Order: sequence, then structure tokens, then C-alpha cells
Amino acid sequence: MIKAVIFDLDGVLVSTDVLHYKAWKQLAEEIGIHSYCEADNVRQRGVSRMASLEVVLEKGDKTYTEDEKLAMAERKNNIYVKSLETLSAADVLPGVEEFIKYIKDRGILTAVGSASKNAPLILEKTELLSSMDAVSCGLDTTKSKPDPEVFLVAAKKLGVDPELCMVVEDSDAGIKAAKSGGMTALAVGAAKDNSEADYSAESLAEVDCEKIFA
Ligand code: B16
Ligand code: MG
Repeated sequence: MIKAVIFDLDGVLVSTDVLHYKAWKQLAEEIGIHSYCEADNVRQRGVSRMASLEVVLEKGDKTYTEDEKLAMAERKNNIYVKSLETLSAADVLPGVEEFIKYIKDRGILTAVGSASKNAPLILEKTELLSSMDAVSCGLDTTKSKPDPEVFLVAAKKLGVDPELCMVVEDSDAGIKAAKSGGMTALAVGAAKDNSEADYSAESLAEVDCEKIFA
């Protein structure tokens, strides 16, 4: 029986991956790395900001100090946050509103479990914040997915046992995190073919809710 659903943010509720990509691309160009491309961005999905920076730096041949890396991550974040200015409820992915209504009508609790330190800002701008009973994000955690920390913090904030939580994820690292945290996993989008997931669908609009919650 599922008592709570914990949603990943980027790629599940809203598609900010293109904005992340554009900001990393701008930073890469600024530091003379011209080969960073969209295929590299796929490896940054669900991964922390500093780990994402390493994906960019791998494409160059220079080594940097920790302080230089922190400054680059901050620069990228400033570009990214600026691009979030125009984000609105219109950017919420198809099926999200209906899925949240379906589970809330059945008394199921909702939370977000996202690696992003910008999750509260994104939830506010997309008007999803009021639909969530708890938010667990990069500000609450020290370990990145596939570590289950971000989802375990969400379950704790909700007061629900991990075994009674279902995670919705679009990254393989996130599915691994959900399973190692003892949770049910619903894979969508890029992770839909992940064999570790208990359920899968193209997007939240395509989920067979009766099968999962009946
Ligand atoms: P920030 P998710 C993740 O969001 C993104 O997929 C990933 O590309 C990004 O590096 C990470 O958040 C950290 O984001 O720099 O805003 O703290 O999929 O876990 O919701
Ligand atoms: Mg994601």
C-alpha cells in the first residue's frame, strides 16, 4: 500500500534540463571548453551541481583548485537562476496536475525529492509548492543520488515509512536511490526502460493509476 509519493523535480514535474544545459554550455564556452554538448548534459541529470561541473571539466584538459571550481559552479548557478525568471505554471509537464489530484483525492501524501538547491524557487514559480506536503532538496542533503538520502529525508519529513513511499524518477541514479532506500519506484521519461523500476511510463500523463493505487 502506498501512503506517499515522492517526486523528483527536473524531468518529472518540470523540464528544467534545457536551462541547466544552456547555463553549463555558457560556462563551458567562457572557460574555453567548446566540446561540451547535449550528450554530456544527459549524464548531469539528477546529479549534484559540483558533480555536474566535473562532467564539464572532463571535456577540457586543465586542473583547477577547489576555490576555482566553487566559483565556476556559482557562475553557472547565477546564469541558471536568471533563466528561471520566466518559469511559470505553464512549464509544468503534461499529466502532473491530474496525477497529483488523483493521489490527493485518495489521501496520499506528496513530497519532492530533488538534488537541486533551487527546488523551492522552481516549485514556487511553477505554483506546485502548495501541492506538496514536504520538500527535500539539495539544501537538506550531503549525498547525491544514487544515495537514497534525499528520498529518506522526504519520507522522514512526511512521517511515512520508506516502504510505504513511491518515488517518481526520470534518472537511473534516482531509481537506484529509491530502491536502495526500500521504496517503490515509478520510472518515467529517460528512465522508463530501467529494469530496477517497479512501474514505468512515458510520462505522468501515461501512468496506469488504477494498477498502482487500486
Ligand atoms: P542545482 P533533479 C537535478 O534536479 C538536475 O537534474 C541536475 O542536472 C542538477 O545538477 C541538480 O538538480 C542540481 O541542481 O544546481 O539547481 O542545485 O532531477 O534531482 O530534480
Ligand atoms: Mg530528474
